[in-house]
Amino acid sequence: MEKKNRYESAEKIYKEFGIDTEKAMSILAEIPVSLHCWQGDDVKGFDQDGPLTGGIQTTGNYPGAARTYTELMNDIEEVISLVPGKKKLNLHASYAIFDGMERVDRDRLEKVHFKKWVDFAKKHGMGIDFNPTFFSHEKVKDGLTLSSPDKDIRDFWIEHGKACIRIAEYFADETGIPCVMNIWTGDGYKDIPGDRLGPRERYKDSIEQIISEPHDTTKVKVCVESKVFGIGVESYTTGSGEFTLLFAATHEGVIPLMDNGHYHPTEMVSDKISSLLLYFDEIALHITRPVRWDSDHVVIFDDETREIAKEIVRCRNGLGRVNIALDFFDASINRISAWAVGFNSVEKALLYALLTPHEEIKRLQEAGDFTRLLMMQEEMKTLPFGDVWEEYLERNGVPSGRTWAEEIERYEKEVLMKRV
Ligand code: RNT
Ligand code: ZN
Repeated sequence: MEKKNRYESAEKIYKEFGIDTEKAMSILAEIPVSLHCWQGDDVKGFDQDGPLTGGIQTTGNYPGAARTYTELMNDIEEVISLVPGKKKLNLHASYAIFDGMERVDRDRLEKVHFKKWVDFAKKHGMGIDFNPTFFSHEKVKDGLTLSSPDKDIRDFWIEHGKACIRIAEYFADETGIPCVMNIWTGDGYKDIPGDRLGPRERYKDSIEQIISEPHDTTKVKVCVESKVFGIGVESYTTGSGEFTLLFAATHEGVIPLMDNGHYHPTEMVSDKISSLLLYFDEIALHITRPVRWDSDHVVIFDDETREIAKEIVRCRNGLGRVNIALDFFDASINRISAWAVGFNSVEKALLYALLTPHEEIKRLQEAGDFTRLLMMQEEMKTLPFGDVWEEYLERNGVPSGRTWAEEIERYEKEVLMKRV
């Protein structure tokens, strides 16, 4: 069957379930998904040469990682040319650009160090999200930053956080799009601590000092991201789930951020979204794929990603209240493909969620008709979703995933493999 005919036939089939494929595609095109810059260079950044610390790890040694901002920007442009939908650019402070300027430490970062990123984002009509970088730095002392017992260390990182708030506001002013600024640290202990409260008291105080930096909360959306454990930080994490959730709940203008790699493997972020949306105007997500631990594998179109997307779509006005970002880093495969597959998996999951008859399945649940509820949810899985997806790609002027391989191989051969 011709491609167009396949879409028209799919449109009819979905209509039988009361689903408007046209509406789904037009809503999807407006949902921003934040594309993380750190997939391109294995979370190295440009401001230091040390190892990746903070309890996170990139594994693999596939050639072609970006080494400079120009290479990273080129790679991001290549990804953008392959994937549909509205994007934001997600930066870390460690990606500051010092070109022709004096290098400064992270507590001294200024807007000017991100001007080139602003130009890049504007060129592509993207907003920018931001992250202070509390890892891979000599001032991480005994694995601690904002919760360190050493006041000088805390102060350095507090100044870093404040500098990032100013830069985040600059991003919002320049792009006209609010900046989600996420605070995550790997602070914690490898072994059983002798004091759990002290570091958390200090963490609370430090984040309070950071957010005391004057800022417009409609422009800078400060988030706090929790974690359960990291590599070498197995026994205690200062910014635990309870800590961050309660911090956000008790501090005006602070948003909780859930990364679905940061919970016990049987705990599902998809189940947490509704509770958070009951209490917060906005929440934020890092979508990743944990395999047995916070391994940050490339996001795929799997059950949990779809379930997260369904919750975003069906929770009262979830769209617009959930800030969606990607967070994974795989160095074992072509990094452009990792980015593109991960980004598209989230787009696919959102499209799948928009093509789900939420009213009907909710009605079945409320009527206690669990037999039909199960049958209906299973039935949806084999509707011609792929035909709508292909149509969406075409309308967005990006190639079908079926032809990606050649383009990615061309870019690999002509660009990535020359980086030696
Ligand atoms: C680490 C957190 C954090 C980082 C990025 C690079 O476990 O998920 O969000 O991955 O900030
Ligand atoms: Zn994360």
